[in-house]
Amino acid sequence: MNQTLAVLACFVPVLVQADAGVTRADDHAPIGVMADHYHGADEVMFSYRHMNMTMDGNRDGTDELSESEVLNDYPVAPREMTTTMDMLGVMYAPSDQVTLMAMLPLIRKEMELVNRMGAEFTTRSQGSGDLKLTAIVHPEGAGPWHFHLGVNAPTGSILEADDTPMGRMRLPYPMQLGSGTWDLRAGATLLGRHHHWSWGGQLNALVRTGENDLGYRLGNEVEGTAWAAWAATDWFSPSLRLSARQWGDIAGEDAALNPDMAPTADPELRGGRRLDLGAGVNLRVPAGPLARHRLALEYETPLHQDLDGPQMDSDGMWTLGWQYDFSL
Ligand SMILES: [Cu+2]
Repeated sequence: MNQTLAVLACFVPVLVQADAGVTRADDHAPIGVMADHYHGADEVMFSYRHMNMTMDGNRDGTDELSESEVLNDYPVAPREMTTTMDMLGVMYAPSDQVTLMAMLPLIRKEMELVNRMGAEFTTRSQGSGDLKLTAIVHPEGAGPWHFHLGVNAPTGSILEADDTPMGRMRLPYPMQLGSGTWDLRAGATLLGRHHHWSWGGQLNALVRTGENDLGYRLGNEVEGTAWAAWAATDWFSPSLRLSARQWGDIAGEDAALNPDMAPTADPELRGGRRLDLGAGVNLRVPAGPLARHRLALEYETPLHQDLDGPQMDSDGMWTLGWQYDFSL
């Protein structure tokens, strides 16, 4: 009995220390999660994320469609799409309760298509996306949770066009860079930290308001994600994450797009649901001249997709991120 107590007593300082604010690699969520943490008063953080998303083939509901099935109903079928995003971010905490965050995505999109005559062609768009402004709030005395409210300003273009075998044309909805509307975001995050591991969960909603200059409004989105991270060391932490999201169809339409030409131009073939599994790693430089720099990588792959189709099928996403914080 005394021995057991002695052994337990040895662990007490370790357990206390674990919760005493030691900075760890897993203090930040997997890099694909935004608004997962907040800062103390007068702290600033710069971040940069490089994201790469691939879509390959088409799906209707949960069934994959062949190219010829799509071409039976449409003169043009999308084959593959790559979205590359460079996301620049800055966070600043005017107080311990409120952290302000701004993020600007710089986007490049490329879509490979084929028509009924067998002609292959590629369309491209690039430019800045919608500027995201967010306030992350951790009320005084609150437990290990916080919430965030934000707005996406319509800084991204909805007028992207490119050359096709049919001439220069407005690109379909998924190739545009912004929503064209002011979009509201809200979310809540719950965090748990233990001696050798941590976990978190976040719920997010994105609500579009009004309609854009072209007369449409993208669908609303809801997302729930949960992760667990192993604190292998203070500076190295691998993680696993599940993310479930659902997004709606477009209301209204862009009159320059013909929905009979390609499924990507049909505002009623945009909604869907998807479950992704993410594997990631967070690294934090603990000391030396690069202290407080973080590097992180996450790969997400779809486990389940159910799309209002024909709609392009997600094939996975990489996120590589760098973060650096300091006090003013
Ligand atoms: Cu931060």
